[in-house]
Amino acid sequence: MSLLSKSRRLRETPFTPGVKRNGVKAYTVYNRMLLPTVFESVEADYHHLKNHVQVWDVSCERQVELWGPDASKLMKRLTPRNLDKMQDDQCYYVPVVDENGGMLNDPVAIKHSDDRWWISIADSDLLFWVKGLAIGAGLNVRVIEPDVYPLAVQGPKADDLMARVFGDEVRSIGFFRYKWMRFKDTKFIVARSGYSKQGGYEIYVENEIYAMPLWDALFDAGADLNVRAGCPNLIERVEGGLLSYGNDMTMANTPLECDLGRFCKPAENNDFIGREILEQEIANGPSREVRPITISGDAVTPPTAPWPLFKEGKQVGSVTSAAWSPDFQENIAIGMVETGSWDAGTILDIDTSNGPRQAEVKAEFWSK
Ligand code: THG
Repeated sequence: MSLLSKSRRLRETPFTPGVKRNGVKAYTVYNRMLLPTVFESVEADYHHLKNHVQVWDVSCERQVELWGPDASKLMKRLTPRNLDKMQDDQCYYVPVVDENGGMLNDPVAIKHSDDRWWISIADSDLLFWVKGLAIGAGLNVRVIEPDVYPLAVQGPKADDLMARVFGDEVRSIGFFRYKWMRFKDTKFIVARSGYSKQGGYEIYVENEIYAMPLWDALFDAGADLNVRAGCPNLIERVEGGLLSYGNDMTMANTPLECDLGRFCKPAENNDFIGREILEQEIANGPSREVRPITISGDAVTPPTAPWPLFKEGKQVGSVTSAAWSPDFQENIAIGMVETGSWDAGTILDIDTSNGPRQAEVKAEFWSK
């Protein structure tokens, strides 16, 4: 057991007092900010998330704001996704790639209007890349990290809890759409999105003075719904195949390798960085791809470094996230597997931190 030394550069969030009061047991560091990882236990948090409703401090999903006449032009340079039909109330999951087609981040883009966007980033310093591109290309756009702190409300009772705090109108928000909803004397973007497959919302809390009042309002309104503080849950996200940047993929992986090919449209968006290389990869197919995998035997300890996968003694991939699933009663995992070894039903050998096991490539993640 070791402790993290705190300082100005390891940021708390405006919800940290609530997180502490609700008994947080462990944090990770994400975008140089605290992200809770455990409240009761990973397994107890998992069951609660799948049956009730949780409030998550995901302030570490920092926003990169593009504001100015060239905001959309810059946005289209960043991602192979076609943004042409995106409405002013939509959020898109967008791969962001470099000149080699490597994944720099896998954020959610929130479109305010043609001249204003937020990019809700995963754990990499995307702000620097975006500022550099804007300045290098002489674009008329301001790029900053605004005073915005996402709070997620996730779980099967999320609609009921949110309706009590924001009114029944939240129920009409479509998947990956948002509405501006009133809270006290302000308004927040409330989107139907979030890093779980249990349904729910994300509230983009603007101005930290509203953070704890909103936290308290949700807990006051949800006592009889068994509301608890929670956080992205390892087991639940592996069941759902939700990728974690820096764990399941890095700059060394292309979006096709990450099974995000459906978001790569070089024929429709001809202006993004990495276009030539992604066009080639679409023509030839990726040489490895993310796959759902099971691991034999009793519960494994989740990996802190990739576990190599072997076929006849030769490495053909690795597992990057794994956990015992109580609902599926087996070890479930996310891995990256080479072509030729990635067909469903393929049996591989794996070196886990609990010793050698057998791994099987599956057809689909456990909950979609
Ligand atoms: N919400 C917001 N910002 C974020 C995350 C989030 N930033 C960091 C991180 N999470 C970015 N990564 C992801 C990964 C998956 C999803 C969202 C962000 C996700 N995927 C859905 C899925 O795979 O089923 C939907 C994808 C789609 O079809 O559009 O939700 O969670 N604000």
